[in-house]
Amino acid sequence: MSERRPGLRRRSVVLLAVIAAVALTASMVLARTHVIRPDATPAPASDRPPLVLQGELARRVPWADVGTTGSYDGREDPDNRHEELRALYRGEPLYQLVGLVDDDDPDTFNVAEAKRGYGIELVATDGYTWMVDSRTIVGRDDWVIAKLKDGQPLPEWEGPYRFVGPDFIGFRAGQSVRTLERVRLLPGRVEGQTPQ
Ligand SMILES: [Ca+2]
Repeated sequence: MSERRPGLRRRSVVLLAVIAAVALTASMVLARTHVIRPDATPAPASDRPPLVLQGELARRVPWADVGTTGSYDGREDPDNRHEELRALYRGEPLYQLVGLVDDDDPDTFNVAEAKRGYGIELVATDGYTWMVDSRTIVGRDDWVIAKLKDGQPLPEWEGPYRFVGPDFIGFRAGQSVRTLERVRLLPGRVEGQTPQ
């Protein structure tokens, strides 16, 4: 009996090692298959509310009227560390949309006022907000409020609008505001987190 016990113990150790290896492999396979892949299906037209702009003036820009002259290519941006942003976004430069409500002239962007500085609050449908300093958006054609992703309306989890662009500090996801619904100009409020 005393000679059989070490043999049993060895077999048990081998068996446990095999079970552990199988369990580890299975968990790795599960982990790989459970990576969350955001649904890329474009949101239906009924889920595309207007973009709300609030400043000196107020505007509700219908989805169809938001421009597509600006673009951001997350596939080419070396600072982009977010898989979901590896796409070609198209939309309207932020400064152009701000120009619609930044003073009493909706046809032009007031550069002098922007250089003096005010806060541009980007508000998402879940209440998340991000503040941009007006002084940083002058001349930035590539900081865009996007409505198209690889040629399609933004998917529901991401749209209808998303603030995207290069040269955000460290490219934290927070700077790229998804499910954006409102842009508010706040005179005198330039402090806070701001892309440079
Ligand atoms: Ca204006």
